Amino acid sequence: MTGRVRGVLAVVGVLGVVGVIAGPVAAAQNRPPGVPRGEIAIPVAPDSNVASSNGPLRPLQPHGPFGTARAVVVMVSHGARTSVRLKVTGIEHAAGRTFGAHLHTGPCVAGDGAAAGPHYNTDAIEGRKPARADREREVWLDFTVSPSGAGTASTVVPFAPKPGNRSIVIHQEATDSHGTAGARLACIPLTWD
Ligand SMILES: [Cu+2]
Repeated sequence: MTGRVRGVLAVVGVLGVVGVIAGPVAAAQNRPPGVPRGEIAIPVAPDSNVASSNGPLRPLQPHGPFGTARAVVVMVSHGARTSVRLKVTGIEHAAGRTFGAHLHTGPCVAGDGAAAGPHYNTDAIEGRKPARADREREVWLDFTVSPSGAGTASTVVPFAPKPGNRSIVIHQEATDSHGTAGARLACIPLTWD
C-alpha cells in the first residue's frame, strides 16, 4: 500500500476504506476529499476483492473514435455486491454520443472482438435458464461522451463475477433493453483471481 493510499484512508476512514488507482483525470465529483486529481477512488471494505485496469483501449475495429483513447476501470466486490467504475478519455469526434459497454467473459484481444465472448451474465454462469439480460445480471457501463472527449460510468450489481481473464467491451450503440449494443469497437482487459 502506498503512502498516498494511507493518506486517503485517514481522510475518509469514517466511511470505510478507499482504494485508489492512478488513471485519467477523474471528475471532481468522483473524488472524495484527499484524493488527488487524476485518481479514481472507490469505497473498499476490508475484505473486498479489487480488480483494476488502466491503459490504452485496444481497437476491435480499424477506425473509430477510440483509436487514441485510454480507460481506467475499477471493480470492487464485497460479498455478493460489486461496484464497477469506468472512465474513458481521449475519445475523438464523438461528443454527445452514448456507447454501450459491458463486462464480457473472455479476454481483450486487439482486432478480435469475438475473443471477448458473450456478456458476463450471472444467470448463464450459474446455469439458470432462461438467462435474462439486464443490468442486475450483467455489468453494463454505458457512457455519454463529454465535449472534452471523456466518458464515465458506474454500476452496482448484486453478484460477484467469478475470476478470469475478462474484458470490458465498448460498443457502437447504447445498450438496448435486450442487452445488445451493436458492433464491438474497443476493449480493455480486466483480469483477477
Ligand atoms: Cu458488450
